[in-house]
Parts: sequence; structure tokens; C-alpha cells
Amino acid sequence: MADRLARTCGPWLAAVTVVLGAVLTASAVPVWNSDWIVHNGSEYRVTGVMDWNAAQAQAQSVGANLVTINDAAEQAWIETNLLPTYQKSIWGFWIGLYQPAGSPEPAGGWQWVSGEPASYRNWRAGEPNNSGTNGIPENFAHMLGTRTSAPGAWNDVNPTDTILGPIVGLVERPLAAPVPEPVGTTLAAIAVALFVGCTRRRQALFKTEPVASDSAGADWRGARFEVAGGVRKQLEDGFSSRDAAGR
Ligand SMILES: [Ca+2]
Ligand SMILES: [Ca+2]
Repeated sequence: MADRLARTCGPWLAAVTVVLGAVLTASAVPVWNSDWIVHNGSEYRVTGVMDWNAAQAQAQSVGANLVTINDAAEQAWIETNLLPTYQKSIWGFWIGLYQPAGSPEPAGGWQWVSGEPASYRNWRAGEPNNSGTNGIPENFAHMLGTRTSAPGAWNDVNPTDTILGPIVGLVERPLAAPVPEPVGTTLAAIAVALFVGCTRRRQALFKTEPVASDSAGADWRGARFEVAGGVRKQLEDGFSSRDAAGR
């Protein structure tokens, strides 16, 4: 009985396992709150609501990092063009600035997770202050949303802090290098070049070499044909026949 059950249910169990695997895989697909937005040599994208580490992991899965804000111009562009549209709460965006554990508090060791050495900072007055609740240090930075007294300014927080509301990550990566031509396209281009070259070579030979003679010994050249006296003659455009002197 048990064997029969196993034989009957085995394929079904396998199918269910495959379906469950597909569902679980699909659930791991990165969640985004925007498409890529191109600006000044970079492209930017906004994650779904998640903590700093999850947002950075999602960024890395597409060759990016949480944003590095290199200067005041990039800060201003983000504040104007991205923050009002994509913020989910007053907590604004995660940015790529973090403080390795053990750094002097509150201001020591802050660095960009991309590894870029940019020294630009836009801390809110009084920040970073490491004023984490529950004794957990504030080692990750976010950009405040527009509905605060300091829109766009930065603050250090602890991502597991219970006071944090919905917050999304701002992701940046360099614009991709031009994609190389597919091999098929390259081969097709070579084939066309060879064909054109051969055609020109064939035409050149055709115009400079005698290719047929009539009974009087005259040479005939060109691409059009005429049959006279049992001899096929090739004629250049505009001629019905031609004498030996080429007139
Ligand atoms: Ca940047
Ligand atoms: Ca703080």
C-alpha cells in the first residue's frame, strides 16, 4: 500500500516541489520603486521599502551600490528630481554612507559603501549624533524626506530602530559601457564587406578584360549581351555594337 502511494504521489510531490521552488525564487526577485533614471554619467534607481543592508544587497545584485553623493550638485539634483517623487515617508532615502562598527562616535569613520572617497557631507544640524534607541548605535545614514524641517539633509540612524517608518534605498551605478556588437552582427558585416569587395573586383575585371570576340576579331566589353552571327557579344551601356578601335 505504501509503495503504491509513493508511486502514485511521487510525480505529484515532485511537481509541487518544482512549483514551490519557482514561487520562492520569484519572491526573491528584487523589489524596485522606479526604473533606472540617467543623470550625469550615472543611473539611479529606488528600491522597495527595506532596511539599509537589504537595500545595499539588492543594489549589489545589479552591479550598483546605495548612492554616493559626491558633491552639492548631485545632492541638489536628487533633492529636486528624486526625493519628492520616490520617498515613502519622512525618512526619505537610504544613502550609501555608513560607519564601520567600532568607529569613534558620533562622527568618526563615515565612508561610502561604493568605496568612492568623496568627502562631501550634508548632515542635518546636530547630526550625526549616534542617539540610537535601545542602546544600538546609529551607523547608517539616510536623507530626510521633503516633509521635514530639513528636507534632503542627512541623519544617522539604526535601521532596526522601531521609530523608523517606510524607507527606501536610493541606488546608483555608473552608466554601462557600450555593449559590444553581437558576434552574429559582426559576421554579417564582414560578409557584406566581402560581397561588396568581390562585386567591385568582378566589375573592374569585366570592364578591363576582353570577354568575347566577334568573327572580325573585335573585342567587346560590358555587361549587356547581343547575339549576332552566332557569336554572343557583350556590350557597354549605350552601344548596340562596337568596332575594334572602340568607337
Ligand atoms: Ca554619485
Ligand atoms: Ca542621528
